[in-house]
Amino acid sequence: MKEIVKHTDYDENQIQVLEGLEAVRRRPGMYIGSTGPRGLHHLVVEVVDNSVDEAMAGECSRIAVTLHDDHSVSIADNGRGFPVKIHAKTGRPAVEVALTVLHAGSKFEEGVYKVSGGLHGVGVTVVNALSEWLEVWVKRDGGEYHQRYKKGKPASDLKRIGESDTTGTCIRFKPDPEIFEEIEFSFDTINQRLRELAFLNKGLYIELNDQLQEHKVTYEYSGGILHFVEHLNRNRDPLHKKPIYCEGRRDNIEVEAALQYTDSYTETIFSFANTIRTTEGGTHEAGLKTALTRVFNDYGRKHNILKENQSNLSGEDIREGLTCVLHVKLPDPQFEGQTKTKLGTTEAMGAVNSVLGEQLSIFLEENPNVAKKIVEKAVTASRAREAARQARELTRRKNSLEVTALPGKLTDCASRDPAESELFLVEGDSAGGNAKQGRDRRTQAILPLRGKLLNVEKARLDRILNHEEIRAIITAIGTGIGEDFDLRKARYHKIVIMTDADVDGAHIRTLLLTFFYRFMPQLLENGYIYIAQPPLYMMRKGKKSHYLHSDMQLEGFYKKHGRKGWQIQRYKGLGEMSRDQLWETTMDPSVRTLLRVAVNDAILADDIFTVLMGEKVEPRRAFIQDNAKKVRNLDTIG
Ligand code: 0RA
Repeated sequence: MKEIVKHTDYDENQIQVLEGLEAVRRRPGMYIGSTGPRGLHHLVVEVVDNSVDEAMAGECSRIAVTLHDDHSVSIADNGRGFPVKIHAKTGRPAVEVALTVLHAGSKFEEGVYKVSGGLHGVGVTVVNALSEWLEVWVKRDGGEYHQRYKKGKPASDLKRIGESDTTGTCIRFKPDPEIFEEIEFSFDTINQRLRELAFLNKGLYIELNDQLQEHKVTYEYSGGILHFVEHLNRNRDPLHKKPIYCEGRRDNIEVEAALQYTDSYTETIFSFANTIRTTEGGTHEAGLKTALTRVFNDYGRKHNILKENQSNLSGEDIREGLTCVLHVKLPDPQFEGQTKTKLGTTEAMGAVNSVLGEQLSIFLEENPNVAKKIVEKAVTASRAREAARQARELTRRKNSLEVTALPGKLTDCASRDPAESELFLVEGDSAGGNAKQGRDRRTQAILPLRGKLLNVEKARLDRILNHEEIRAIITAIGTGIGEDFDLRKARYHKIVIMTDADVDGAHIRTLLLTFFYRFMPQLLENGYIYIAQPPLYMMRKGKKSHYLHSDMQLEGFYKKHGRKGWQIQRYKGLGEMSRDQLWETTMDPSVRTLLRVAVNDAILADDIFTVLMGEKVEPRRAFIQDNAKKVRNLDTIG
């Protein structure tokens, strides 16, 4: 066991404990990111991660999470159990030290795979410090032990409360309402992470109980990430029945990947290091891409699918239609990047490259029909990409002075400062016309979109880039797309989607969001994309008028003002509003509400866009029926 605290003197220890707790409670954001919903859910993740560490060490096969009706949550596992022996240096039980001394908890063992890095790994001490109360039960060494804490401080001594011939840990806590803005846990948020963990830890049984809703879900995937890929592709059409599965170990790095090609044109790679999602990629993803490109080119040459006079297939061509989950496990992973979600450990590149290179080649030799299909698809992709390159040249804006390159339909704003400039993408010419007249000419640009937008989920890049409306959007925004994307060239820092509040409007909005998600995701990640909120109703009585944005607001309005004497007008489209009304209700920055679109969860977003825009009709119908009531939320989820 590593030395935990420097001082042997008990009083000094206690002082250190209190100072640690105070620091966490004074600046919780430093430890868990925020005191909003994200930070709140981080507490659960933190405790679950401890159990997952046990599972990764091969010592735990079950985890049960319960949302209790008193707003507390418990996480129980059948791992080895928190050590309870008296810790020599402090004279306190090890479990108490782990829960009260900052940075003590995670240092128990060296050289095993742990969930740590990024925001993770702050330890259960932080959870304890930010909880109104926390209780721990430990079963080990033949007994069951219990201890209770308040705001991070022991409220009882660790007591042996009974006998036990099994082992495990259960931690139950209630987040402190003095710290958190809200203390209600979201079933969906926790559910998503738990399912992901079940996929990433083959054979691990995880259950989530919701006492409030009397609802329970359980996960156990014997196929691990292979099932993950099947799950991601469940609404796509695969080119081969079973995902390709590779597994191996190099220099103490465990590599696991599952790949399946579909007939779609998108590339979906989800990578993880020690179960942490690496959104920004990193060395392991680089190793994957290198291996794919090499193996498929070699195969194509060897079997004469790629002719001598043809040039090599590019990585992008080879990844078209690929769905892949990559998971590496390594001791002490290094995380880099803006959001600390990029794996930096150099050795991971070689390890992935080597394991995948070897096993993919074997798979291709053993499955020539699948291999042929994939290489031929890549050859087609390569031809389409050549055509796209030419189309793209036309859409790329070389410098900001090149006004002539802007689309004819764009009514630009006068300002050349992107930070204050807004681009409104408006459904229909008539609403576009009103918006043009009603806008603030200095800062607001208008691009009317006519007719149906192309569904980018079903089309290849060259067709997308030849589509007039899409070309106009790309040129107006100025950043370029895909690999050419450059955020610094954005001509507007707000891009506002303004569509009618009806089914067609929702469709156009989803098409636009899908387009941004697939080709300009950085705009979403940086919060540049917004949705205008035009009113649904105008209420009028004599000279008084009020605008209302939802049926809920209408109900509230009737409760407050009564129904009598109010004339109600329901807007079916933006075109029914005058230019002044459009300005007053939807465009004027001093009164309008804009919905900022966030992609909180790329996996969920990928799912939603595939379901809504993909080839298969049945899942789409099911999704829309299931979510009929939630459709307004789609923008914030997706
Ligand atoms: C330190 C050492 C050992 C296990 C744990 C901590 C442990 C912590 C948590 C927290 C939740 N569940 C947990 N399960 C285990 C290993 C001690 C040994 O060698 O037996």
